[in-house]
Amino acid sequence: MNLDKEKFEDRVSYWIDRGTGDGTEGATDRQAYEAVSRALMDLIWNKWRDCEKDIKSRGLKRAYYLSAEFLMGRTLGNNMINLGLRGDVAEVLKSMGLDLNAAEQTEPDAALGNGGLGRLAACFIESLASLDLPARGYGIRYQYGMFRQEIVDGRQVERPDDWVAKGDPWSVRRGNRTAVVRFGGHVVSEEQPDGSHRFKTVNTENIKAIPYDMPIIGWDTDTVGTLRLWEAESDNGFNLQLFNDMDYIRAVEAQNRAGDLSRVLYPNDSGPTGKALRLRQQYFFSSASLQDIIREYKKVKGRDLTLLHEMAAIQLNDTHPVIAIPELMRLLMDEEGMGWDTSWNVVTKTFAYTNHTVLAEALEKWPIDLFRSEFPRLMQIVEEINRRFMVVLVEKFPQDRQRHHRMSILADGMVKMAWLAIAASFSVNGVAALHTEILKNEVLREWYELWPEKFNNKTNGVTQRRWLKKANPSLAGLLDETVSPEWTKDLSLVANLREYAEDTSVLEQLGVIKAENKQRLTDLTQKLTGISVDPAALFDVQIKRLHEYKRQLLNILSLIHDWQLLMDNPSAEMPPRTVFFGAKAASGYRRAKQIIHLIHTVAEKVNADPRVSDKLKVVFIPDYRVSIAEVLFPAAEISQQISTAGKEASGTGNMKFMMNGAVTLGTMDGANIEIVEEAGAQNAFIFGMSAQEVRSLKESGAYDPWKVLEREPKLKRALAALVDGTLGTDDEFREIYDSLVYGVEGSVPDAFFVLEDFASYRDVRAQAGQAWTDTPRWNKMALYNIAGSGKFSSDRTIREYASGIWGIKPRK
Ligand code: 26Q
Repeated sequence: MNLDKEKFEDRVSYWIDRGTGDGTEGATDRQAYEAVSRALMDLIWNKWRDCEKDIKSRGLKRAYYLSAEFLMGRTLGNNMINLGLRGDVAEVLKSMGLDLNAAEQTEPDAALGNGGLGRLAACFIESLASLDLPARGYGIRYQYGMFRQEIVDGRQVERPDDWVAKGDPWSVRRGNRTAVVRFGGHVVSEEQPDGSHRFKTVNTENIKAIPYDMPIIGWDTDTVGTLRLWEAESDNGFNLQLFNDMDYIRAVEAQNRAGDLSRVLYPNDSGPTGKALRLRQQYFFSSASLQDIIREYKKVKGRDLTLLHEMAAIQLNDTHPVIAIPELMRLLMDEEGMGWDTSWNVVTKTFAYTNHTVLAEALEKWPIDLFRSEFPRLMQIVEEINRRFMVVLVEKFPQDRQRHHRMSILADGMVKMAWLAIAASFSVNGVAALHTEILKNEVLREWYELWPEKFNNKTNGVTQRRWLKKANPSLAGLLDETVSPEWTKDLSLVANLREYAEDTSVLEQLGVIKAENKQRLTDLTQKLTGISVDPAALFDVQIKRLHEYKRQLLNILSLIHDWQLLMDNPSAEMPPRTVFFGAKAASGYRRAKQIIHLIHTVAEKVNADPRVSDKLKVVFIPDYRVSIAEVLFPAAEISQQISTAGKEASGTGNMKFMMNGAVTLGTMDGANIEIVEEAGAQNAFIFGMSAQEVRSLKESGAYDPWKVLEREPKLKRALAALVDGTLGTDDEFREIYDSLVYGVEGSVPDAFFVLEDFASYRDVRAQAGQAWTDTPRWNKMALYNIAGSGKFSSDRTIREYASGIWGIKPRK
């Protein structure tokens, strides 16, 4: 895009004046941010509208990505990059006496997601726009996103994230597309003039859903996609009675309660909370989105709803929007008058479901009683779906009663959301090759036996525009010069970097770029934690949600081990290493919070110990989020991906590290397997049990952590530090210790095999440290990782979804 700089400066001045009411003199960084954002909105406005029009008028099939989470991060920088205008905008601002970088820093992250699943949705809609694919994202405009994490006395404290307090220049309220979502009430049957019956729900609580649209600007294209997020507001109609009663306060309170539906993102990234409000949120955005899709479809005269699936494919991002399945049945039957069979035909050709977890406890289910009281009509529909499904199942496996029970959508007083999803979707996919195999052979085996044709893999990806071009401009520049600037559009081109594997100048440049990025992280660390790290040390990074299966404990235990080793022998051969952590714990996840406290406690001891201070540093970066991730990934030399094999569905941070030239130190889990395949096994450090081995060891029942400790006295000693006073006298880490060696609250000891995998972990950690001291060798490893990252572009993933599931084509 070409920028008319004079005109743009006028627009920026205009918006600053609108903000300050007092001309452009002395504008703050925040005012500059708002003004530039609004000026860019003006610039893309017509394109955005034309793009929507074009899709409509040409009757193109669209994909709709339904997700309870979109972890967008900051928008301004990304949009400038995708428009190709960053340099020009910086120049204009400079000439106005404003600092673009400072302005960008004032933008709060839009953290409307927990972690991987939410960030995947954000990468996907960016790729959809960049590939000119007709699509739209639908979600919730939470007033409070993922909590801000503060650390007080080494412990996590959650603070509200009021991200839109100062307004959001990147979203537009579209009041004219408001939908009404109805809860509760009861079902009545009405006789139609033709003698047939139609169900309707009466006496409902009605909530207005107001869409806020965000433009999704693709790279190097006129396509501007849309992310439509729903905000809840009370429907005045419902409150009229209260107003008539003159009960003003109660009416206003009801208004407030309605708003609760979009008030806050639930901060747990696994396992249902069992909270009714969470289920109500799911229905709120699912129903509003379907109504929106149907309204748009019906706008074209003569269109027949029995063919909706020819115009719409709806991807369900995990089970969170699965309630859309019975809701579409209800809309088609009760609102549109279609019969069961025609409605079911549409539904089963429209929905596709993505699974993101194998943890049984994380599979979503809701109490039938709750479901019925919130959605009485949907409960009837789910019962009928299940009844018909059971007929099919009993026919196929007449004798196997246990199987009927296991696969029933309704069982043990619960609605099983994943089962509902599989029963009604034409596609079920996992997010990495191993994950999909585990779904087919273990978690969803019986479903796979029933409908093998539904199952497919779509290995995750990430957008190289944000995670390479934006986050690591120096490396991006080197790729422009070496492989060609086209990598931004086609990441497979980075494979050509392999031609430079023996080019000492390129290898040295990789080292220089890494050093620059390490300096940037060093400065940020100083600012956020007060800790001075040496940018010349090895930067070893584990950043992800805090979860026992992700095994931050393995990392911290081996830090304790190294610390003890250095205390015994201060001259031990060990390259200087700084280990970075970044992680939020779900607010109700006790063990995870204890682990955060443990990390801080170890950090404090190690960092203050003069005997090891030049060899070992431990840093916990508080409030890890997208904008901080953009600094961490480019600075990392080691990417820690150390989950218990079989547990991490894919991982996507692993891909961001790889793209930025970090070397994976990890287990054969999730997408790590594919990463190692692309980078070459000699360019990664792999350790620990395979998924198979984990499964057999678990099934054998023979696992005994004490035997491991006898075998590994140094591990025994590191573990003892948790309870022997080394880390303080108040016995705070006893529970972590107990969970590893005894098991607490009925769980088996060391359920995630931290102790079993320790020795091989420690060994590859040491090997990686040694390899790093050989700078040319290390730079070459980095090069092979970057060169191998082509597969992990979300562009590749989205192309696979578009052709393999959705049946949509680029509009150009
Ligand atoms: C469910 C019900 C009630 C409340 C919360 C939830 C909930 C919310 C978020 C459950 C799960 C999540 C998020 C899961 C997640 O981020 N999974 C990750 O998805 C990534 C993208 O596919 C994978 O790469 C990771 O392996 C997977 O852990």
